[in-house]
Amino acid sequence: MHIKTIVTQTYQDQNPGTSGLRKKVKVFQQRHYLENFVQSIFDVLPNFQGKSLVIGGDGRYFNKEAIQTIIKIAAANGFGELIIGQNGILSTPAASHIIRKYGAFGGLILSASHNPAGENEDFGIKYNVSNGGPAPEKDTQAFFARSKIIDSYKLAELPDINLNEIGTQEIDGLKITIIDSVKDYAQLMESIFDFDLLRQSIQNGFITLSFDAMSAVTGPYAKRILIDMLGAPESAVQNATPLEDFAGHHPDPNLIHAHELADLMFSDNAPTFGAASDGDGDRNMIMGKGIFVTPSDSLAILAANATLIPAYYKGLKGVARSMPTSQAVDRVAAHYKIPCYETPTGWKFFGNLLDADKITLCGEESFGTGSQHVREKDGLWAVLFWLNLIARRRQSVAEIVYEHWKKFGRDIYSRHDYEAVDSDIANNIMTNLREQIETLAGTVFGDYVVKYADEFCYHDSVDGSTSANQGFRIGFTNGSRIVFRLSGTGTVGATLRIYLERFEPDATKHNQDPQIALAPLIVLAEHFCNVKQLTGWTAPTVIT
Ligand code: G16
Repeated sequence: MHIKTIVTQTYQDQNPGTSGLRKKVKVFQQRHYLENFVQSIFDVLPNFQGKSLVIGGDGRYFNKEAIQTIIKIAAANGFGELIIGQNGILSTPAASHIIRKYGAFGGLILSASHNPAGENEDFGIKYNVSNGGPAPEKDTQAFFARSKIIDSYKLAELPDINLNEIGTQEIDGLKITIIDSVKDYAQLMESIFDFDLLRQSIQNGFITLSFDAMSAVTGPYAKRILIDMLGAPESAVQNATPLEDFAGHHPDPNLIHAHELADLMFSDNAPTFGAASDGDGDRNMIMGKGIFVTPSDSLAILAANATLIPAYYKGLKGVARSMPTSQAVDRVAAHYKIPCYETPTGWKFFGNLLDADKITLCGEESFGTGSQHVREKDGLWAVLFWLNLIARRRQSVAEIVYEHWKKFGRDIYSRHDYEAVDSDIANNIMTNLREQIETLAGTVFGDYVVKYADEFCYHDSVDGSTSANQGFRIGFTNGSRIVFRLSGTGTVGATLRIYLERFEPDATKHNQDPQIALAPLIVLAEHFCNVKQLTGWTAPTVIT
């Protein structure tokens, strides 16, 4: 194999965010841009000669071209085998599973997740380590540091590889294996859940469902599992073909972007269960007839019912949630006397806890839920978990949710996003919050008394590392909370996220509209951060 060394110039903006490097496609298409970042990763990683690397993505625009480039760089750097999803397709949880199952050294996942796709939209790349999870911060910081000084990259002179044909070919000692993108993942799901029960419940009509794959990566997975294996009708999976531009949609499974599903679920024709996933298949939105389940509640309900699922019959070791996620799961953990960990936003922070067997389930308010089975959040896994619960409990989604609230109380929750705010304004907001935060404890705002206020700093109990500046928390004596942080996944300006939550133990008050129930906290949040005043905007861009 002939290997060329290409001289390059550096870019100073290749700093991975919450989940990898995400930029506009046009940025990635700049000369040497993708190559520099991939080579920077390989320059930092030790001892992968002769080992295998998993490669796949969510099928968005630039996915296939990027894979051909990555193949040539990985070959030149000495990997022994490249395991690639057919047509370059691998959902993020499937990629995580394949890394683990085949004992790969790591993987490169090409996705900008829920961000829109297309020539003028977003692309992304992230590196996952051998446990199948996103590279930890110390690695991503090292990739960034390397990218700022890199002066060359290596490229093997290879023809473009046919990504369509399943099988292995060998070129000068390098094995290139194209795998069925779905098969291994589908087998894993079958080993976790009670597929016989699900088949019965779907085929006898007890469960009717609608799954929106949002023209992104989950379509083939949902079709194989829900339709081919579980016998749901073709009409159960909407927007099932992955398109390079996700049909011009924003594949973010929430009430705004998955509004067609939401409209259906609140109509008279609603099936018993509705769900949607995102661009790369790791997020999920769960709905029942006439009800939307917040991701925070979903995590708590899965934790409370885990022993109804074959893979979790033995119970849970512990649970974890990201800091802005509501405290609903904390109540379940306290009830069952298992540990509950609070981590910063970003799935990578769950990896150590899962590897050390300290937790079995984990989740985030940003529509992510997962477990020991892989090291990424997993959209279809959450869907199958819910279907299995409905089938076992013989109850509707609404009945399961209301019963849960009755037992544990309801954490009424909402997130307000101010997207693409001018970066200077956003930084000002954070600086002002930092200045106020330490003096807030004990302050009284009407019925709300501040119990604690801090800037969240996480100490990883497994590897001893510390992650500072992870957002501002203001907790009140009545259990309410306001959290402020800047998103780490946007590509334009800055996105301010305001997370609001209020605990309501009284079951007669559980049927409330969150925006009304949280109104006093919404006013307080503006008092602390002045985002409306500083931007001149009258409302958040997205409310979930
Ligand atoms: C990524 C991370 C998640 C995180 C989410 C939101 O999700 O994997 O752990 O919660 O971003 O991050 P932010 O609030 O910083 O935008 P995904 O689905 O985009 O990979």
